[in-house]
Amino acid sequence: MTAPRTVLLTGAAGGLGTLMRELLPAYGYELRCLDVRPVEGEPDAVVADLSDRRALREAVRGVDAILHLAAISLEASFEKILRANIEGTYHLYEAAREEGVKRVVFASSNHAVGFTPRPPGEPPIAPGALIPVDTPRRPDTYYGLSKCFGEDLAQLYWDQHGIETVSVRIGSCFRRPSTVRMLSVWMSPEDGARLFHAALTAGDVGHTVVYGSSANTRIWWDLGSARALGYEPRDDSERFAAELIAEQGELDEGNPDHRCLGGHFVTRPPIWPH
Ligand code: NAI
Ligand code: 15L
Repeated sequence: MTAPRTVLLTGAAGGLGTLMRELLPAYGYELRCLDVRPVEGEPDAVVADLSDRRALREAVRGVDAILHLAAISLEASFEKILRANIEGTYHLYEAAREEGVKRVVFASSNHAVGFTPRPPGEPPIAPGALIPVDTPRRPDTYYGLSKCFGEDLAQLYWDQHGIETVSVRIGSCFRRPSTVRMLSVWMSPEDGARLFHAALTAGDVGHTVVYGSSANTRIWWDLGSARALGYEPRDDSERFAAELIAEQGELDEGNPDHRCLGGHFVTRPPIWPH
């Protein structure tokens, strides 16, 4: 496919959306922003809910690709998750179909596989023991379940309508990791931009699922499918390890919050505040 230039960025007012508004223009993208909240510094942003089909159609009209970040990004009641993440993602794919947009990058999450036990043993984990991308899905929350739905929806729209998607199971994308678990799942914002750029431009992706993290020394999962898109991570959370471990201690197999990829989402998920 031709490299996309104009990209609709949903969830542009959020944490990751803000980071990508800073980083992605350097790759040559022109971003059209959408969020249910006003987007600071973006007076032309579309302020609309994902349930507003008319606004979505206008927003996707003429774009080359969509980077779909808008969502309730933590746990919430099933009804709220249903409306924003499940129905909202469906409405966006319908708008893409109606307007002929052929590439979506979907912000999935590690919480789609959050109940998967982390690989045993001391880091670094041997390559053959890393969690593969085709591990059975084990969502840890309704939130994680909505990401499983998004991945399946992406597969359906590829098979039925020829819309290509890269579903990125993002670990933790923040400026720096703040927990010992995040040393394993952290994706630096700069690597996030590299991965989204690869996902937007790689040819013939059909529907591809990848994990989204940096090349962390303590990584738990296999980045093979991300690298196959041309993603070359440059960061490693290890530079934060000594400080975080001194503060919080090593991960403890006896602690249920430490046993699974999803961390404390499996026992006491953080609740969406709105
Ligand atoms: P965030 O909560 O900071 O941003 C999400 C944005 O989506 C918010 O600005 C919110 O207003 C918007 N939004 C929510 N419901 C909406 C609706 N119905 N219509 C329109 N806009 C709506 O979340 P963050 O951290 O920026 O995450 C972005 C995406 O990446 C989310 O889909 C999240 O699930 C996913 N993700 C993020 C991770 C991270 O480490 N930041 C990890 C794994 C996945
Ligand atoms: C997510 O999916 C959340 O959106 C984000 O806020 C983090 O909690 C992240 O996962 C994580 O697992 O650290």
